[in-house]
Amino acid sequence: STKPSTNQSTTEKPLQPCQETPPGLVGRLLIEFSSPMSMERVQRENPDVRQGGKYSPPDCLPRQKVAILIPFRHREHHLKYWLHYLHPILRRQKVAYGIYIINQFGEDTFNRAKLLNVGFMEALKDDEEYDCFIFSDVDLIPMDDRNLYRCYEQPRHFAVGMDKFGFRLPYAGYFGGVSGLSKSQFLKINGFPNEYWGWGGEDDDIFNRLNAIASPWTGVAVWGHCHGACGTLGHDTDLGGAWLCSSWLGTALFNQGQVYFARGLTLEVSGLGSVPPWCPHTDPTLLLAPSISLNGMKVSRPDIRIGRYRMIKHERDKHNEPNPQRFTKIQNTKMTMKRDGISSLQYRLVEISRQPMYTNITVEIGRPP
Ligand code: UD2
Ligand code: MN
Repeated sequence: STKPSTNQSTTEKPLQPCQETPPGLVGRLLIEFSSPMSMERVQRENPDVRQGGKYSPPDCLPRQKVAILIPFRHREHHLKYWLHYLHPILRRQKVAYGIYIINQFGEDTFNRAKLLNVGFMEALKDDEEYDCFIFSDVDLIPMDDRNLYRCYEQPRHFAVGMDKFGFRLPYAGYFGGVSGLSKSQFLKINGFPNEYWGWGGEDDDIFNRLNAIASPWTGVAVWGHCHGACGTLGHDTDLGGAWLCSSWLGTALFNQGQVYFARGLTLEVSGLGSVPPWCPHTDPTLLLAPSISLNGMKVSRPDIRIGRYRMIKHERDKHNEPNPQRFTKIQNTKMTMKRDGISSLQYRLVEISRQPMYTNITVEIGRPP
């Protein structure tokens, strides 16, 4: 070598893990869709994003690698706004991420959940280190950067308060809009259904899958009985003869001294001696012994004040008509999920193209039978 070594100190500090709560967040954001947006502007304002829409924080070691998957067809206008708002937010959230647009080829009926299954497979082919998958509509922008796009101990539902629903959950089991599962959570439920063609139902099917696996709390029940507005006690043959206590808020299963709470997301039980707050009419002897173990799945959500979203207003797209089968299909998730999912996924890759702000994956996924 002919180059003299410089005397500059090269004592590079090893990167520290990124902080649990990123320090540079700003909180509530102003989101609007009236000013015009261009891809050039998005690129100009996000010079640190690498080809294919990838980013990793330069100043700390990110705890997770997140693939963000967006089901897509003919929504270029929305995509510009999504990228414009999300890249800076994700950067502040100090996470390593890649953006994948899963573009349905052709004009057959749209299939959101199947596209997301394809996204899962293709993102892992692109980078096997992804351990977290976030599934987002292209028209949904978070209004608060404290809504952290990462995976959690339990499957995450991010879009809890949408403007179009008056910033509230439309129903307790709502799982639409934006959600996130770790790789192992996703595989536990055999991914998403492939058989929901057209609009609606697929998000409820995913929610049902999480519940079918779920026993968010298991413990020893000291009791009981359930009455009044909170439902009735009955015998549920489908669940192997367990006792079922159902209410509009949740379902508790009693089986040989064990209690399982399915639909756990609205239930909070704080242990021995407390009355479950979700059911004021429940016999107060419905108690859990302290041996509660967390081994199932329970949807986790951000605070309603933080999980606010704006949806870009739009008409229903062509070839995404409401699916008339959705109501009967979501009754059968427990049976269909074993055969219909990531294990049965078939598709034909048309093209992968790396754009500056995202990776585009165009795919042929067939059409309804
Ligand atoms: C609701 C849910 C959504 C999904 C859908 C039913 C909200 C905010 N979102 O969305 O998560 O459960 O109902 O399927 O409640 N798309 C295209 N091109 C198309 C059609 C759809 O790109 O031609 C994509 C796009 O990412 C869009 C998403 O699919 O945001 C959902 O479709 P939508 O926006 O038409 O349905 P919406 O708003 O009722
Ligand atoms: Mn929408």
